[in-house]
Amino acid sequence: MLTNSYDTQELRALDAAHHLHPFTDTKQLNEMGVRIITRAEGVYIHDSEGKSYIDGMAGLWCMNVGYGRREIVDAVARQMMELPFYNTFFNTTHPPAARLSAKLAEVTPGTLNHVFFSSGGSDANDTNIRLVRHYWHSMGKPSKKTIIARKNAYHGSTVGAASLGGMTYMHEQGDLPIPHITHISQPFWYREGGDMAPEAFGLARARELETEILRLGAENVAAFIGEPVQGAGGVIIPPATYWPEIERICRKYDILLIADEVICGFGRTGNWFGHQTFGFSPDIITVAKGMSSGYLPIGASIINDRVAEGLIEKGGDFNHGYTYSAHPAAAVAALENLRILQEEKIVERAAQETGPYLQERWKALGDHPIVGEARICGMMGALELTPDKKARSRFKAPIYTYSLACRTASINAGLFMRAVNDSMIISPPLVITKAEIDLLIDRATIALDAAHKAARDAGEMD
Ligand code: PXG
Repeated sequence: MLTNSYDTQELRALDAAHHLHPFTDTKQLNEMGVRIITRAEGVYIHDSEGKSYIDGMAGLWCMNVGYGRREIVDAVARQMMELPFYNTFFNTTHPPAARLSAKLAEVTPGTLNHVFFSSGGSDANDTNIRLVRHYWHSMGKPSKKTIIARKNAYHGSTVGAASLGGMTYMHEQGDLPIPHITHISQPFWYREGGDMAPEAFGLARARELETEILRLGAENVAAFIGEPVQGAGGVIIPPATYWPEIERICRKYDILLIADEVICGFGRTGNWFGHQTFGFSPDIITVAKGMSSGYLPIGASIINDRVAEGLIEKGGDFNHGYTYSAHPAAAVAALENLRILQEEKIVERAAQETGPYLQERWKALGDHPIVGEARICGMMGALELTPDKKARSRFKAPIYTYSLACRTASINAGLFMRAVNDSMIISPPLVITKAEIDLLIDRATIALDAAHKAARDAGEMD
């Protein structure tokens, strides 16, 4: 039986004594007291004190089909009775692994037809590092090893994935990046574009890739990796000129192009995949999150025919794999999630009906006095907070001062919205309705008003 009467104090004490949280100052958290989420349905999450919130972040960018999908739970339960686990290493497969790889080949565009499974995005990106190096080695070009990534990118937290990422505060912990990974600048027009037009800025940032390839020597470069829209970095939507130019440069120098679709994949940007929204064709994509809507952990590297052919024909053993690669229960959760996405036309409805409505209402928040830019792509949006819209300037107070005030007010108003530097971000479940979007916008407005008041009281702005 489900119960929602939990002893908050007891759970808090257990958590404080024993649970180390990701990306968290545990001492600070323990002083504050952790929030305990106990159940959820649709787009709503509920805490142990009986408060409910719109989940503006879809869990952690993953709950695309919404909470409480009985079909997924039933499919997983059936699978767990039939075959809860078997590996895919020693000349074996199982029905969910075979079916899910075929389904992924079907829903991905072009020749992205070959799937290597992981348990999430970080380990899939680690697979990518080893896979592209092994590919070039097999093709007789062992010096093609370096992977070019971007500053302020997020590709995960394992040693390899965090090295691909461009978060300096992650690199500082544990001597990262590992060798043969370099970073170029991000296409973040609002904070870094200065007086340039966004289109020209997008081209300039893409051309940094060419400069970097020439600096390293194309014969030493294996791949470029980027998120179609940077998520954790703050929903950074590149100018339309950016990705086609990146693709042109990769082709010119025979560099593999990896799109990290962990957030953008499965409908987030208005198409099934982010690279479709931005008009380019990667050789490899990383997927996780929305692939199972977070019901169970699963991810994958999906590679195109060209790379697969080299790998399969020339590569021999690929000495790589995870115990839980294609875990049967997780694979069934993903299959059922993909069936729901397809049959309920969730991606198409979010693209054509609810997405445009969210976009219109989100962009209107750009008129709020403290918002310098309201940007949104599909169903992932950001608001840049600024004391001066024209100058796009920063607050005098340290970064996060007003965004955290905004986040606190948002949670108090019943909306989970994230703060990244001095921006606020959302990425709601794709099944959010227009009425729920209205509520989300009302609550976000209350939060912005609170941040504005705090900035005014501090004498930062009018
Ligand atoms: N690539 C991208 C683009 C991601 O967003 C990963 C890889 C790693 O996936 P796993 O499943 O290993 O976590 C991610 C994960 C945030 C935040 O603060 C974002 C992620 C994870 C945790 C926090 O927005 N994205």
